[in-house]
Amino acid sequence: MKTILVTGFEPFLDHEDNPTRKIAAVLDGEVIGEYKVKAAVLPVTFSGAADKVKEKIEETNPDAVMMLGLAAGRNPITPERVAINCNDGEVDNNGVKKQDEEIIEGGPAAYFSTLPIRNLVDALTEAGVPAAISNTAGTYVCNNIMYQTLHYLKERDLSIPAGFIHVPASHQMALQKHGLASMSEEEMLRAVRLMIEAM
Ligand code: PCA
Repeated sequence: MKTILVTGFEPFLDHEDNPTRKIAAVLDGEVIGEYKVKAAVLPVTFSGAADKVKEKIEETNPDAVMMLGLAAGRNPITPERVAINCNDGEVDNNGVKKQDEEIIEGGPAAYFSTLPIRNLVDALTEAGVPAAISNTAGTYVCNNIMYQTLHYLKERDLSIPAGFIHVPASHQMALQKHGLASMSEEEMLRAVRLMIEAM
């Protein structure tokens, strides 16, 4: 049986929750399609998140890596196409703020996802879950871990599929913030299971 490392994040900024934390917790240990899930929840920090992914890769020796994060305000599930070599954005959970900084000094400008992003979107769309490829993962911690993970795998010649997928806010979060686009936690769980099956 293959192993897939699935990561979620803790809450950050003024978000009371992060649906990806629960998705990771629920899926940990599940067998989905060809994969057994090993899950981890990451801190939303420029300095610690990517190190934890690398640690988990070393610990679990996965055949695929699917990193998940919240994109509050987005409506569909969005597999990211690309991560860029840039840290810039709001403060992280350590109170650290980055601006116009390279993630890896002199590193490649960008890395493309090696997840089958078109297949993932098609599988979700066929199952009735709103989904679309996103062409920007932003420049905050999600982009950071996608970039660093793909860089780490490349440097080690590990050609396993890896990439990042943003999910919308949950309905619970939308109840606190009027007008926030949302999806139910059950639907997001179903979506992640469908994507793992489609891998
Ligand atoms: N979303 C943030 C960081 C943590 C998360 O869940 C992002 O999109 O960068």
